[in-house]
Parts: sequence; C-alpha cells; structure tokens
Amino acid sequence: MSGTAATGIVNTAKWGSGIGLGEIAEWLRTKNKIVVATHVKPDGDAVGSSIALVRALNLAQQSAGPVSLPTRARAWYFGPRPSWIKRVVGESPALSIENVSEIEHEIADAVVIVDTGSWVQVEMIKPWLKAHGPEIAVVDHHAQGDIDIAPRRFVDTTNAAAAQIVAELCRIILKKKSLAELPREVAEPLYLGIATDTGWFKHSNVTPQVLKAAADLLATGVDHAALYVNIEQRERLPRLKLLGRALESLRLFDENRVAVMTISKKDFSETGAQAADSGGFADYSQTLETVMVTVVLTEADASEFGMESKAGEKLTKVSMRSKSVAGSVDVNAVAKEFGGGGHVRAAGAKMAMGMEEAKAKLLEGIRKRWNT
Ligand SMILES: [Mn+2]
Repeated sequence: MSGTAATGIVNTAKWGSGIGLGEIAEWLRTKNKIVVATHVKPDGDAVGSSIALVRALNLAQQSAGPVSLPTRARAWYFGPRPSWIKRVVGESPALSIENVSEIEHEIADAVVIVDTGSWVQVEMIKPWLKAHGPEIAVVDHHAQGDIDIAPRRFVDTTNAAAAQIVAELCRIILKKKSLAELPREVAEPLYLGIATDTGWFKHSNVTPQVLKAAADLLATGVDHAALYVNIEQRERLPRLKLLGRALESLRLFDENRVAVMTISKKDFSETGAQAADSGGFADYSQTLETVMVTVVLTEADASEFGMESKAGEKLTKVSMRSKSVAGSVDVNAVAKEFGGGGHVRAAGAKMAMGMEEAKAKLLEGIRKRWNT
C-alpha cells in the first residue's frame, strides 16, 4: 500500500487501491477548495459519505488555525435526489446541480469522489472532472470502476458501505483514536450510509466490522430511531402507488427463480411519482420463497442521468438483487455484461433499449450463470 512519496500517486493498472487512506488525508490537508462528489441519483450511502467528509474537512480547517474557511469543502449532488436529502445535509455546504452550466466556472484544488468510481455514474460532471484530472481521489467499495477517473483510488470491496471507509478517513482527518470520538454531526451521516447500504443491518454484507463501526458511531450520540423515521417512514403516497404498479407488473421466470418488475413512464405520470421514488422495490419481490434473483426495469430518460438524449433513443434503468442462498447468481457479472456493475448481490446498469428487449437480454444473462 505504499505510494510514491512525492505525490502519493500510484497508478495501478487495474481497478483497486493504489494508495492508503492516510495518504489521501495527508494530500487533502493543504487543500483549501475541495469538492466532494458522488454518484448520480445519490442514495443514503452517497449522501451520508459525502456530507460526513465535507463536515470533517471543514471542522479540521477550523481547528487548524486562525483562518477559518467554513466552506473549504462542499458536496455536489446531481440527478434525482431522495426526498429526505435536505434533512440530512442541513446547513452544510452543498451544491445541487440541475444544469452542467452551473459548474463551468467552479474551481477546486482537490476533488474526492465517494461511493462510485465509474464514469457512467458521474456523466453530468465528467467534462469538469476531466479538467481536474490530476487532483482527484476516489473512495469506493464497488467491484467495478474506471481506472482513469482518478490517480488516487482507495477501493475496498469488503466494506458494506462507502461510509464505512469514509468513517476511517474522517477519523484520520480529525485525528481521533476511534470512530466513537467523532463529532456527532460527522458520525450521523456515516451511520446513515452504513445503515442504508446494509438494508438497516439485514443484508449479507453485514460483518463484525460493520457492526463495530455502527456501534462506535452510535456511541457519539446518534439518534438512530429518529434517523430511521426520518429516512424510511416519511414517504409520500405516490411512491406507494408506484410500488402497487410495480407489484402488479411482477412476473416470474426460470422455474420461479427470477422475478421481474417493470415500471413505465406512464406508471410515474399516472401515480404522480418521481424518478427517485422507485428505489428499494426489489426488496418486495425478494420476499418470495422461490425467488433468487430480482430485476426491476424502469423506463427512463437519458436526461435523468445527465446524459445527452438523442431523439427516439430508449433507455432502461436496471436494478438487480441476488438472494444470499446457495446456487444464486452473481448479478454484478450480469450487470457488467451490459456496461453496468455493482456488487455480487446488488448491481445495476443502464441499457439503451426498451424494457422488453432489456428484459430478454437480462434473462439470458442470468440464465447462463445459474450455479456459478
Ligand atoms: Mn454504497
């Protein structure tokens, strides 16, 4: 894990880490205008990791000396955002980007991308990132990524959440002995990231390390019950109506081992739901006894992902989950075949075709991977 001392940069030839968290913290120490970015359509881990890092970087600056730069670090969000995002971000410096022209003149002496390392996940800000190439670091836990996105990459796929890694980075930046010593304002979004990426501690990615980190973060005074209510129990009716449509569309394939749900643009418009309302639907079809793999297909617009939309071009958003049972399928491998990625048990892709065509291709991709 040693870097070249002068720059801290190691260009490893494949996706993975080429640098330690201590080196990233040291590199950030002298930076005064830091952008913390994350993937399009940010989830709990993306928002939690990014806002925790922003707070830690700003706190470190304030305690370093007389020059106070409360907005030394700022988070960037783009694409559909969850309804609860404002409650988590609060007054912390954050920029919601609706149009790429808004960041044209933004400058930064360091950029940290958390919870992704894939160009397709940061498409909207890609030209801006390209212009800041040498000053970018990635902190991620995904199995797939693009090595040319940043010269500094810390990637650990054994972590359930990016927030688990960012917690350690915050600890180093704030010079604390354990996560339990972090300020609560930093610990809370980190706990949120870990909780949401583990399905509130029920997915197969829960490990003793996950629970230890969560326990330490709770020890700072995080009100986990209030957080759960704030994030999971404040939905709007259109989301449940949309879920009804998705369940209505549910079909089973491959001896009832694969569940496919489809959500059309019409479903969104008729229920009044928004693009961000379709998250987590796979959890419902996963409850079926015979089902091992769930697929949720959403008819989408390219613009939703900050991509240029060509006239008549179809786009299907794919979300897959694989049940933690023997003989199930590595959905990361399936997603990878179609330009996406993620984890063995949770992965996604965007396919430039209609939902029926995407469904046929995915079923084929799943079919050839049974018992592998
Ligand atoms: Mn994550």
